[in-house]
Amino acid sequence: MKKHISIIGVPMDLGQSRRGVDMGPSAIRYAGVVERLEQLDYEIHDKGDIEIGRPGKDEEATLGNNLKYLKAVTKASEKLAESVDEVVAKGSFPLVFGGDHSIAIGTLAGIAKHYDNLGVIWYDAHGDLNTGDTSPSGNIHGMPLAVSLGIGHPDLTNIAGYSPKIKAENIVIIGARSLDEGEKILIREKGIRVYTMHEIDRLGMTKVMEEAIDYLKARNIDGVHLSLDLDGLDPDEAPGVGTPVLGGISYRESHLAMEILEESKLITSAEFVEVNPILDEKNKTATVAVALMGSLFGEKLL
Ligand code: HAR
Ligand code: MN
Ligand code: MN
Ligand code: MN
Repeated sequence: MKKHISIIGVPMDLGQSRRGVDMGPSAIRYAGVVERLEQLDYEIHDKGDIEIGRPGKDEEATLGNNLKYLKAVTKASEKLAESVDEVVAKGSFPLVFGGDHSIAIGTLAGIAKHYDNLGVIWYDAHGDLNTGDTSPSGNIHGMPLAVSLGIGHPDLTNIAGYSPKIKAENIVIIGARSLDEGEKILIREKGIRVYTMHEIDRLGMTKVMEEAIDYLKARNIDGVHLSLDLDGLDPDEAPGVGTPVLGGISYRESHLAMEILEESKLITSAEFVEVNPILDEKNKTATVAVALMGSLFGEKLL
């Protein structure tokens, strides 16, 4: 029987301050994702986009708590969690398109309840481990990993009615090169496994991915969610992102990473976030995202 993938688009741009990332799901579809994955013998169900409510004019600098658009992000996260929950419940693979990375709050809320011990690979230039207290920007897209650990505003940590979603020892961050002070403290305190660009340069991507996989297997994970922020890649190759950081993971290293993950057969859900077509060059970043999905789902040249 063909395996099923269910696509969910999340046109969310309220977790950060560069408009246009709400068009990410369209850009990824336009880059041919459905056709590409159908060739790999998957049956694709595109569930369309989650509706993101427009916030009130007064909502931006919410209530002095350094959490911009908290209400709108909370609402959208609840909706997304429900949709993802349904997909997992019927045995289909959830493939979520952002939208900014705040959507990971809802994605993980919908997924994690189906696993006893979910692993997470966080492919990103950033740690996304801020809270309202540590964030330099107040942008919620810098907070979803902390929220999923149960750290942060209760409206966010309690999405889908439970907390925490994941354990610190089940997380592997890959590609980090921009971390805020509060994030560094949390990483040390919780002992979160991080492969920065230094380790990627030094060990090579093959070794990094093999170590990451062994690390997660040793924790007896029963599923692994891949949360891939396109800003993990170098902005030369993935320019259509709101918070680019020089010195990133190459396109080729990223393909290799996806191929190694595919061989591991560990990945049970995935999301591709932060594609912003307004900041992009001829839809290059969405095209990169789709090519990486090809590798993640088993595309081979020969
Ligand atoms: N760390 C900074 C902040 O919290 C920048 C975060 C940028 N985040 C993303 N997600 N693009 O990885 O504001
Ligand atoms: Mn079907
Ligand atoms: Mn991110
Ligand atoms: Mn990032």
